[in-house]
Amino acid sequence: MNYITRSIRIIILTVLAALVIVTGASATLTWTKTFCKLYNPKPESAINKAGCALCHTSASGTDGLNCYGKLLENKKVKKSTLKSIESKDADGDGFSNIDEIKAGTLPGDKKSKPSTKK
Ligand SMILES: [Ca+2]
Repeated sequence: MNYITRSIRIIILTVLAALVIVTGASATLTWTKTFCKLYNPKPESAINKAGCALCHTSASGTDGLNCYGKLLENKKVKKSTLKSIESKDADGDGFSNIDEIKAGTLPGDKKSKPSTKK
C-alpha cells in the first residue's frame, strides 16, 4: 500500500511538472506569435534571430526573463499589453522599446541598440 501510494505520488508530480513546462512553453510561443503579428520583425533583424532571447536571458528560453520579458510577466497575452510597454526603455539604453523594435534591435538587451538616436 505504501509503495502504491508513493508510486501514485511520483506519477502525479511528474504529470504536474510536465504540465508546468508545457504551459510555460506555450505561453512563450503565444507571446512570440502575438509579437510577430503586431510588429512583423524583419527576417535579418536581431529580434528575429534572437528567438526566445527577445524576452528571456538565453536563446533556449529555459532561463529567466530579461528586463523586457519581466515587463510582460504575468500579464495577458494581447497586442494591447505589448503596446502598453512601447514607450518604456526596458534595458535602460536610452531607446524606448518601440524604437528598438522598429530598428530591429533587442529591447531587453543593453548591448543591442539602434545605431543612432532618433
Ligand atoms: Ca532600450
